[in-house]
Amino acid sequence: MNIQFGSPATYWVEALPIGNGKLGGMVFGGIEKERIALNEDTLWSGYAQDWNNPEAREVLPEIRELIARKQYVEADLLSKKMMGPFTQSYLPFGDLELVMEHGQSYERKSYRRKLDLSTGIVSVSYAVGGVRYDREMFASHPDQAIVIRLTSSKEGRLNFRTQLSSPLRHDTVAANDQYELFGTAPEYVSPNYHDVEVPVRYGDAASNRGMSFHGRLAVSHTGGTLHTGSSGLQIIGATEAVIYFTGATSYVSTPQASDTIISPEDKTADVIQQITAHKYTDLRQRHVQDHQALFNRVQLHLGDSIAPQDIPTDERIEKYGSSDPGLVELLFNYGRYLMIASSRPGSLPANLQGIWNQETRAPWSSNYTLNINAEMNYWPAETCNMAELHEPLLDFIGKLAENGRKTAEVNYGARGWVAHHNADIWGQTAPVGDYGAGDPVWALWMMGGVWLTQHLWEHYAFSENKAFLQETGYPLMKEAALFCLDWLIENKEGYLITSPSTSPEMKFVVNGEHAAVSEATTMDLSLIAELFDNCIQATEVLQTDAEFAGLLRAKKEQLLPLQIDSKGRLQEWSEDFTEEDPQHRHVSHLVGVFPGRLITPKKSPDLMKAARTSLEIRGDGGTGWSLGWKIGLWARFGEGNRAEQLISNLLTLVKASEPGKHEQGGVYANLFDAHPPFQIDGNFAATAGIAEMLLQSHQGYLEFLPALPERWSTGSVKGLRARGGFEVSLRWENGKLIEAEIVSHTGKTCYLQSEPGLKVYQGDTVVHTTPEKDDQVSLSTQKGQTYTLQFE
Ligand code: FUC
Repeated sequence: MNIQFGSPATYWVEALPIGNGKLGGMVFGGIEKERIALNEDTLWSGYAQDWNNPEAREVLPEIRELIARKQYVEADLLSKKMMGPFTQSYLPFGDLELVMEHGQSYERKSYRRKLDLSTGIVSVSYAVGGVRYDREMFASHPDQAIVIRLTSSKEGRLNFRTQLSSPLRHDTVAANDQYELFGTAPEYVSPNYHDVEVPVRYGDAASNRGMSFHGRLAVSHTGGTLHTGSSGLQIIGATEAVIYFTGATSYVSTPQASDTIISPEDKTADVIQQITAHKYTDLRQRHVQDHQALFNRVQLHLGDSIAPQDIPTDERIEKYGSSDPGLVELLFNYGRYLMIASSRPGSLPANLQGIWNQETRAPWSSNYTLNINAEMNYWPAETCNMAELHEPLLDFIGKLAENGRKTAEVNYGARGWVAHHNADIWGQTAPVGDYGAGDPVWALWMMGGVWLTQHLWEHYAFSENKAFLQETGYPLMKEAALFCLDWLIENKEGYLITSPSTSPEMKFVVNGEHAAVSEATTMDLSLIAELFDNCIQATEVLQTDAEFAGLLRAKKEQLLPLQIDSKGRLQEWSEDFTEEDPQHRHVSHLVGVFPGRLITPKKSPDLMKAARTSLEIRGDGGTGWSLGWKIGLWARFGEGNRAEQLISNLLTLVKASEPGKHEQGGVYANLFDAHPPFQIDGNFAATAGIAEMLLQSHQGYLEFLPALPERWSTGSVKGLRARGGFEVSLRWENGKLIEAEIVSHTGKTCYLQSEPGLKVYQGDTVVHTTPEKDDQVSLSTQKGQTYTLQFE
């Protein structure tokens, strides 16, 4: 289960990622010069500010009138007055540099660089002058540090220097056998797509409001000597050495009394003091155990790998693509690996690049983009049995809701909470766009909070954790629904609509001109309908708020119905507009099919068919994340071969040396998803999509192998999760399910589609046999028990 190469990385997207949710590293594996590009998840530009815009409320009635009069281009223009500032940017921490004093001339055949997904360890090894040099690197969650062990095969041949640097303002200090970096983050970083004279701005020393950050390096060694100087920590004549790095910032998620705030340098001192007291083997073991406790929950086997064992991963992608079942497994497992490495309880949610970013002006500020990307990052969290790694996003929703209450009130005079297209570490909830410089096609979208609340409901649905629903989930969902109730208006026919409304990020054509803003897009209506459904279900589970549920039921009935357009597609806007780009990467109007549950074959077969036609016409191309979304959609349409085609398209190698086309997605050599550029969402969507091809539970019952492609005719999967608190393992042969195992974590009744000849065992006892014509089986389960299903 390796991503591997026979040479060092030249580009950042050829380097190998390690991470513990908070600290990230990209390992290049250089011979003489190793570079580990570092990140810390709380290192962002800026500070908390007021981004709300009272002018939005003033222009809202006029915008609505323009839209009602179908003056869309004018409405677009006026809607720019609703915008606030851009979000801030996720920043690079710097580099850990390692200079090996053995020269550059290594024995070419001896070089190996690999990331083992099953241990979360990157290793580099090569030989110089008959001496073998080995490096092992990992980011430990239990010990909160990046650990690097260096060894030489011959005694005393390890000579190196190590130090830290940063592209941000910083000073370094070498003292007491440690090397420290004191840094300051900019007060403002402009998005890379927005041209301004000074895109990166630092505060004055006296009044600086940017974060401070601190990195600390220490080394322990067997044999040889350690020297500390301005060029770093130097080891001479050792046989083994261990380098420890940790970093911290001054960011605090909630206001704290100043005497309780721990400085970044005290935080790093504490970590380094503790970690250096342990033996390397113990640290390694603790890391592997912690990683495997999450990683080993799920196992996928789709057939034997057809690529040679030692082949470099980029070559494997290019030569074999999805025809190599082992590579598809690797892609699936990589999404789980990246989630474990970038999202842990207490960390921030994974941003557009997870936690890995080397640029001060990262693409799209590497922020939280709520009109698809941030949600997509968490699609595999529940289905792939990593529910606790969902927590950073769920916590972040709470933070957004706090700020979003004010935005709802100031910008729209509405109750509840709202978030728009972008968010950042400060919890920005207003529309972005630098007060009019942005384009409404992305900036003007009020459904960020509404979509996010789907994650709260799903977290409950998979776990049946009522306490979570009661204390956290439902209150946030209810307030998002309150916003919707105030945001919805009646049209002339008495239907409830949203206005202004956009379908991210697609324009329509009116009288030869392009416009973004109209009313009641299918995405808005779908997300609102689903939120209302989820709230209603939550009130039933919690036996509360019956009156509110009644109101939501009535309002849901009154929503403008979804429509089918003249081409038989699920209509994207409330009018049958011509779209700007029929192959546009966003498939916003299909959100009710996946990841939503609004449109299903059972509930709405006509809309399902229309949605399929929409996807057919959108085509099989797009950015990395767009391909990822389409895997999940084809899985929900029950078309395995088509879903597999999208996986195959995603497994197209994008070379860092040949910048790809913006709209032609694929993967880089290190299997990072390429928008291009790198954006991690496509990795997570691929993992979620593959899980969705094998198991679905969104219709209220388990569906085994709902979209199995012919290519995966024989295989098995262990440990997927289904709604209702079930853990499911499956084994199939020649395209036919042979055996399923269900572990009931809640003791709920488990509904399944029946199959002729199905027998269910609890231990050796048959607890269910399907009668001839039963199309749904309801299986009573006991908490903690395992049920084996055999299909004849
Ligand atoms: C949305 C997408 C872009 C990109 C950006 C981060 O705006 O339309 O393709 O993924 O987010």
